Amino acid sequence: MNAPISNPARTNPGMDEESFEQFAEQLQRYVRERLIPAERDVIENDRVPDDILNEMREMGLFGISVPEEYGGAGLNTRQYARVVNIMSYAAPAFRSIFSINIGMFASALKNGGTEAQRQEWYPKLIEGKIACFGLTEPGSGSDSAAMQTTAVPDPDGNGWILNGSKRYITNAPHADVALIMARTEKEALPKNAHVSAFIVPMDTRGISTGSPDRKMGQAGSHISDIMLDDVKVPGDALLGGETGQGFRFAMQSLDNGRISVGAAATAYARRALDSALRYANERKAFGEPIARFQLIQAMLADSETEIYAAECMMKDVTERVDRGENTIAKAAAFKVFASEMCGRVVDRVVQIYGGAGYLAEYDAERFYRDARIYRIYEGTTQILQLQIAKHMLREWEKVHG
Ligand code: COS
Repeated sequence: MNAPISNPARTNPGMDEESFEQFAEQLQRYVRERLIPAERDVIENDRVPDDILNEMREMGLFGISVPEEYGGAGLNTRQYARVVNIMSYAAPAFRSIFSINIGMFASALKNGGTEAQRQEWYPKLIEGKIACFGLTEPGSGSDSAAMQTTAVPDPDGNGWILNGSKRYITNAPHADVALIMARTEKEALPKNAHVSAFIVPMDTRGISTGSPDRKMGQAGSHISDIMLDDVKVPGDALLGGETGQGFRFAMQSLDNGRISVGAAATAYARRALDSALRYANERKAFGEPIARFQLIQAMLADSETEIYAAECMMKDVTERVDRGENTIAKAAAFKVFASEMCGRVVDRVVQIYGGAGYLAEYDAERFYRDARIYRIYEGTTQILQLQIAKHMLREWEKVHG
């Protein structure tokens, strides 16, 4: 793993703790009293109701990680992960709709945006405009730098013309703006410097989206293709105003996105376990609640232990980010552990529910389906294992090489 290098210039104190704790408490109540009772509606109608979206906007959730000097709440990474974690106790669609705003898009602006880009886009995020992140394509997923979407200089001015298509883009059907990664060089360059990032309003001429893909779980959250057909953007759409930086910006955003997925998976595992604990106390077999049986208790205890471990990792990795440490490998490790752990927990929860675990009428089967994507998006477990090992070997080389 990386040596912890602190950079005082990058430390982030975040919102003052007392105000944050009050907010977190209020959010927890909102999740239990408002979002969880609305889940059946989200599932049946495959959408987050407008009144809930408006409430989330009013609570400032869409701009919660925007720095204070731009009018946001200025949460640090630990607080940001807590917000994601609290919200993700409810159906995943509630996190999905604002997760790119506060995660990957805000992070790209913070790491790569020019002052003018921040001045323009931060207020729009706060207002509740919806962002999406266009990296993956029909022909490139884990090998993201192999993208085929191109951006070439516009002969009629200082802008760019984008062509290509993006796939599996969360929120694309609802998005107001996309961060589109495109090739500005035909040939692959070292460190993937052929990739640049562009901020593209979704109402730009030449952009269209496919119909939302049908998927295994996460009802109410939508993904679709984005097609770019001679899309003209001005020169100042280029993130950071410099070509060749897009892959780095995308990877930095993904580090942040991986923390978000880890926080979400940890919360959803907790939700599933709470549900199993209740069920095990209510359901009787052989004349007593199944919670009395030791083999059921073993499944409950293993789940509790693993969730606790993920919660500790979440706290540790996010505090390291806020201290300015390099956390590429640790963010990957947290995401791998939390998502794989969530998969094991929801599997045990179906087992504890028994026959009822297989029925749509109960919650366990949807927990099982919803959780499956956590091991895939924002970097599969296998790609992240390679990242973790790459950083371990680098450290070893530094010491022993
Ligand atoms: N922060 C800053 N810079 C980074 C970075 C990060 N997190 N990750 C990579 N870079 C830059 C660095 O300059 C790096 O070179 P060094 O490591 O030598 O400094 C360079 O990019 C190349 O990085 P890397 O060697 O990791 O790139 P590879 O082409 O070997 O591997 C993988 C890239 C496979 C790791 C990458 O494509 C990836 O993460 N794929 C998964 C994509 C994904 O998560 N998709 C999910 C859907 S998007 S929502």
